[in-house]
Amino acid sequence: MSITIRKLDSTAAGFQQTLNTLLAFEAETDDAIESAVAKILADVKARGDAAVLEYTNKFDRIPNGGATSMAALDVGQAELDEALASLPESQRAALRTAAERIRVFHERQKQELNGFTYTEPDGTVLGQRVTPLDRVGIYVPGGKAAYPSSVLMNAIPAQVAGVKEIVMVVPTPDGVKNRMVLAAAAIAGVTRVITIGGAQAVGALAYGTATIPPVDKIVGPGNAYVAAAKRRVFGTVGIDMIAGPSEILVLCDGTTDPDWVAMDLFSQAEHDELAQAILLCPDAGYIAQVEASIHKLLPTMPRKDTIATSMTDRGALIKVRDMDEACAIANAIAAEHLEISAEEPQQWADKIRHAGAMFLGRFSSESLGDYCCGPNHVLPTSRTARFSSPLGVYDFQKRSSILFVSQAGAQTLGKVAAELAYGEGLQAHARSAELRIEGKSQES
Ligand code: HSO
Ligand code: ZN
Repeated sequence: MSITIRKLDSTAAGFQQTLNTLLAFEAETDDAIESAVAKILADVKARGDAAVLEYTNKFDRIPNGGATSMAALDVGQAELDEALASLPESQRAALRTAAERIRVFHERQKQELNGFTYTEPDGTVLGQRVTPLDRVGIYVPGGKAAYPSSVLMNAIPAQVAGVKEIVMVVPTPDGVKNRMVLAAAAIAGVTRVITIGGAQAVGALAYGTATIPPVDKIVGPGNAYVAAAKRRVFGTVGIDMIAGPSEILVLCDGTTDPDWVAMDLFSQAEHDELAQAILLCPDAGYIAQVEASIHKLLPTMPRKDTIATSMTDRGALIKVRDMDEACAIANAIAAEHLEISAEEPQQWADKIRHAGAMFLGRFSSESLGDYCCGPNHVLPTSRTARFSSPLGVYDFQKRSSILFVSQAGAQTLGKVAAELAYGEGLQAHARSAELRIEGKSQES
């Protein structure tokens, strides 16, 4: 498998246009997928478990004639514990270490998310209360992207937020269960695991069935059908985001071992043919070294075909004027993952405003963040880091405003409210405020 690496120079004519074209990613919206998903959702809503069972048996090719009841699709606690016990000790320990570190990070995040109240001189108290969602659904893909690490990254922040019920759905093509995914569910404290997937699982979680309670929010990545289903049920339930393919942007001053940088680019390219791996560097000689490393290392990679496709189609090695320009371009790209592989990374990090996660210094490989540093690996993709954030405890909480108006407060605020209400032509609003004003309650 050969690889053709696009090399760009920020001083070349048309660079901006080329970059824009490279970055453009339109999530596929396919009419056939949309109408299939609409039909499945309507069917699940109307027929509940019977529909979920039929679609699951058909799409996941459940063996031995298929499951005959929803109960057969549930994975009990004993099976989760068995999956955990059956792992090699090193794998179990690694999962536990990762889970513990993810928990510590998200506990810290929770401390930052407390509510508040303040009291005004007349005794009026105003504030904000933060409460967890009651029940959430976690979608775990079953195919080539069945990642136990993502189970930890989705379930642990929910648990830290205080969500009581975490319902995980995971399709099992041909009835085959991924034991590391089940083990991760056991470690993360998932409440219930159901082996269903696709739009039918999203529908079941959103609308509820006789055996599956409706959830308040659905999180987790999925294929085009799952993404379309999540979009459609949004409003009935909350959703996290519609994640696009993985991206890595490495900003390097030319002092890191080029093999390290090449492998970091591969680490996201290996996820998906549509993944994007880009290097920004002011040193043309260094870029040539990274290119040589890419050619040298690619044949050693089991997923070389995926890497070659994604790097050829969507990757680039870009020579920039200097690190300042690299930072400016990084802000325009707003990558999911930004590595600042440089001698003194902090000075460049200070200039970055848009990135899902920043990895500072040459020892901070993105892969460490994917698994076990602690921060979440569910991150905004496709330039959405301009306006959105990593998955976190706050995604599993909501805020309620608290308003306690004292009798004295009702006198002053009542006049303000009534004035505005009359201005809006809303008599009942005005009178409701005025009834509480002494001396005003008899007037009409
Ligand atoms: N880098 C992926 C997450 C992941 N990596 C899971 C390995 N396993 C998110 O962009
Ligand atoms: Zn990854």
